[in-house]
Amino acid sequence: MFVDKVRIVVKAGDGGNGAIAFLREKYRPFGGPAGGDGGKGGDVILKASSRKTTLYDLKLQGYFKAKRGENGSGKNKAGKSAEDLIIQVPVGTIVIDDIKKEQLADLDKDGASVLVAKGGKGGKGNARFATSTNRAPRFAQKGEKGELRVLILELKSIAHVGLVGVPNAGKSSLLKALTNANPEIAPYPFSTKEPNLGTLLGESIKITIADIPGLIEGADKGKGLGHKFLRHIERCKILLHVIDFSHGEPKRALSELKLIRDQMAAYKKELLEKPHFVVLNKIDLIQNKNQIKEAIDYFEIKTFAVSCLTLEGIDKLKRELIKFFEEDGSKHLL
Ligand SMILES: Nc1nc2c(ncn2[C@@H]2O[C@H](COP(=O)(O)OP(=O)(O)OP(=O)(O)O)[C@@H](O)[C@H]2O)c(=O)[nH]1
Ligand SMILES: [Mg+2]
Repeated sequence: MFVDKVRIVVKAGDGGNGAIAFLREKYRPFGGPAGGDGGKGGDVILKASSRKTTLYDLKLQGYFKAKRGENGSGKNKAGKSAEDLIIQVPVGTIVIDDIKKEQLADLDKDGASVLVAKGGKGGKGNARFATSTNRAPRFAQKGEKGELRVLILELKSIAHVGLVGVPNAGKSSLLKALTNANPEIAPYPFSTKEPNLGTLLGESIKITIADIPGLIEGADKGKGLGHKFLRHIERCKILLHVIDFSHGEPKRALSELKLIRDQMAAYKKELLEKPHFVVLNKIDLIQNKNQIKEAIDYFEIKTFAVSCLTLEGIDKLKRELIKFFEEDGSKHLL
């Protein structure tokens, strides 16, 4: 199950209490105060791991608590500090403090971490309070409370390539043709309800591709499903506009492209600045192959004609994607 937003509560460990104790040795009946300090409570830390892909298990658990520090004890023995609680989250998780409504972190790299709740300090034992006027203090400090925080975790997928288009254009089919993914494909709109991810392997690079639910006019006003998923493609390096070209009419394809780009702009203008290709799909249904060539010339941006059914044109598109990322630098190297 694809869970991309969860609310969790985290509680750091309380500090251990300081001890009240006195030395009682055979030959030193009044050996003085000897209560040790309490140990520190465990911190709660979120850490991004590329092995995790969903927030589902966090949703199930909901509440995360680190251990408290041990209490101090006699003979000046300090209590042990508790271990930190490290919660693994997928790379691309954004951490928001739900009470203050502020972003705490953007864990966009494998291994990136953030301390979300600080463990309480241990209390001081009575040995620390001895003075020249009070040599045998009968009090010690309690440990501090560990922090409690309510967090929203949001997963912005960090696919390299995003597939966008109207419902039924063949986005899931294209994901399947390009990658190892096996998404649901169906002859009716809105078959994809949650984003799917797949990987395309080049010789030296691994490209992640995401397919999101179809976009329709008015999506920015809540129509359809696609709009709330646009954030999944916010971080993509390149977008592929998938268009059902079975009708063979370049003008119609262009107006569909415009519709999608308008929806993207309504979500966030910056999305329009991303590099993008047009992919004209379902060309197996076109009799007159000249129409395909004409359409490719008609678009001013780089355009590919493919069939996810016969796989015509798919290898070329794969090659171009791999080339794009190789030229983009080595960030995606395996
Ligand atoms: N003939 C032909 N049919 C295709 C091709 N690609 C996809 N289809 C069909 O088009 C329909 C829609 O395909 P999907 O891949 O589910 O489309 P989608 O864009 O993911 O649709 P939503 O998730 O509902 O937005 C399915 O019946 C596919 O079999 C193609 O290249 N040729
Ligand atoms: Mg789909």
